[in-house]
Formats: sequence, C-alpha cells, structure tokens
Amino acid sequence: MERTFLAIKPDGVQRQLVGEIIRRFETKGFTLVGLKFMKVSRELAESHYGVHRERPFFAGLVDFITSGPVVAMVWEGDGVVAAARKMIGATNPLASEPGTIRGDFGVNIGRNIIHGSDAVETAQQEVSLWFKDEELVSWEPQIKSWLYE
Ligand code: D4T
Repeated sequence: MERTFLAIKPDGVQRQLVGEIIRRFETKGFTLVGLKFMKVSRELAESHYGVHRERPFFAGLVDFITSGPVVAMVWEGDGVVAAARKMIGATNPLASEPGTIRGDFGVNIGRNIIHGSDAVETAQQEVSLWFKDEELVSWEPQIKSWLYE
C-alpha cells in the first residue's frame, strides 16, 4: 500500500498542534507506520530540501527546520500521498483552503506547520532519508474492513 512522509515542523510543535494534526490523519482513515520526535541535523535538512538549494529562501528554511524539534511520520493508505497534500493545503497558508491544516492554522509561508511529500516517488525517497527500515512498523488495523470495501 502507498506510503507518504509527513513532518510537523518546529512551528507546529511550538504551536501545540501535534495532537490535532495526528488526529486528522488517524480519523481520516490512514495508518501510522512510523513516528519519531527529533531535532533535525543540518545535513538531513540540506538533503531533504536539496531541490531548493539555489532558492533565496534555502538558508532560512534550513535554519528554521533545524531550530527546534519536529515530528517525523510515515502514513499508509490508498492514495495517501495526494490526499495528505490536500489535507495539508497550499504552500502559502494564506492561500490554503479553510479545512486544510495550513488553511486553519497558518498565516505565513515560512511558518507553514507541516511538510508532506509531493509525489509517490518523492515519498519513497523521503521515507528512506528520514527512517531506517526497522523504524517502520507494518501492521493491520482492525478497522480496515470498515475503511475499505
Ligand atoms: P514543504 O516541502 O515544506 O511541504 O512545502 P511545499 O511542498 O508545500 O512547498 P515547497 O516545496 O515549494 O517549499 C518548501 C518549503 O519552503 C518554504 N518556502 C517556500 C519559503 O519559505 N518561501 C518560499 O517562497 C517558498 C516557495 C515553505 C515550504
């Protein structure tokens, strides 16, 4: 089944949104298969945001993501990559729809609360960048037959 990588950024942790965010993905019907609370090293931050290396906001982005603890997660479910992006909302929280995480809780692009992989292939790369195989738990939710026909 498809998996995606999500990370609650330092602002989401400081804003005490960890429980609220996890609740949204749980109650939607996705399955948590990896979870860790961690400080991000510069090396990890620079690889994670490698595609933005030449962008003017890159240094600030790396400083920000390494500034405090984050909650790194892997979630599983049919179509979870695209669905999680929808639940997260547009990059700029002011443009994010109400009902999305960024739309409900954010006002600034540099403080947009959560990261989510943007495609299935990126998700696979990010999951293996952030998690070792043994940190991921494959399990069968008891409610699965109530979520999928
Ligand atoms: P992430 O990667 O954090 O989930 O965000 P998005 O996928 O929605 O957006 P992105 O990759 O284009 O941007 C990565 C990260 O950089 C910050 N950012 C972005 C910023 O501070 N200023 C900017 O102008 C842009 C485009 C926000 C998210």
